Amino acid sequence: MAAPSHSFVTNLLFYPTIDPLSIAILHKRHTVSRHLYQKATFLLSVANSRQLPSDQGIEVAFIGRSNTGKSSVLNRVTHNKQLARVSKTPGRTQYINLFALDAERRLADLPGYGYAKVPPEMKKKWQALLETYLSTRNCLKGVILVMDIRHPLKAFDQLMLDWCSQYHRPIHILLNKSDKLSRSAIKQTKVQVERAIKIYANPISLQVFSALTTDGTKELQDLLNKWFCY
Ligand SMILES: Nc1nc2c(ncn2[C@@H]2O[C@H](COP(=O)(O)OP(=O)(O)O)[C@@H](O)[C@H]2O)c(=O)[nH]1
Ligand SMILES: [Mg+2]
Repeated sequence: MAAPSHSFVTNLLFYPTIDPLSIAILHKRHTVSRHLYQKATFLLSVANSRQLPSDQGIEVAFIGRSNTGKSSVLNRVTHNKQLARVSKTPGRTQYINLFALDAERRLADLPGYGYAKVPPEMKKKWQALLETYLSTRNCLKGVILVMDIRHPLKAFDQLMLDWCSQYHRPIHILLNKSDKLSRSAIKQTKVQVERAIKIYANPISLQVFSALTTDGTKELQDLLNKWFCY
């Protein structure tokens, strides 16, 4: 049986025979990485790529169609309910929002859309900003692409996959809102998405997530630690 490795406490419950040194290391590791993301503070919002902070250190970007739960995921990762505004009104985010973790590491909240009522002119502007960011940002280590597990691989997601492949950006897909589906439906969707992403040449990984139940948080945090060299 796989351990639901969400926390230091569940690690201890699942590995009762673990030696004291390993317990200390587990505790330190959990505390250390939690601290990095908890330190996230809003840096700035940019409407065009010229306003971006200097291209140094490491950035990890989050992107997703509106209402897939991107803000909720960011809040979950940073253990901060206020960080990225969780909104029931879709399509409001038009800027790249940057959050500093420390002097060298940043999270970037990229604009997403997904509703027909967004005017085409605005879509064009967003796409230009996004494509410039994805194609030119040297410090961008990877992209977390958030999808609603009930509606994966929409046109916007395909566009992001195409661009990231074109610009050799690693992608990690979060199939969010897993709490909305049965276990068998989750498995089925995962297989379907895994099959669809095989055509891309850039590194792509995939996981199931729920910002509501915290399912998948440890897996995501491990990936972020790797990308941030933390
Ligand atoms: N059931 C469920 N609802 C979620 C989850 N993540 C986000 N939501 C809800 O989905 C809606 C949109 O979330 P938000 O984070 O604002 O999405 P964003 O537009 O992609 O930033 C809100 O009502 C959230 O409470 C999840 O994992 N499970
Ligand atoms: Mg949002």
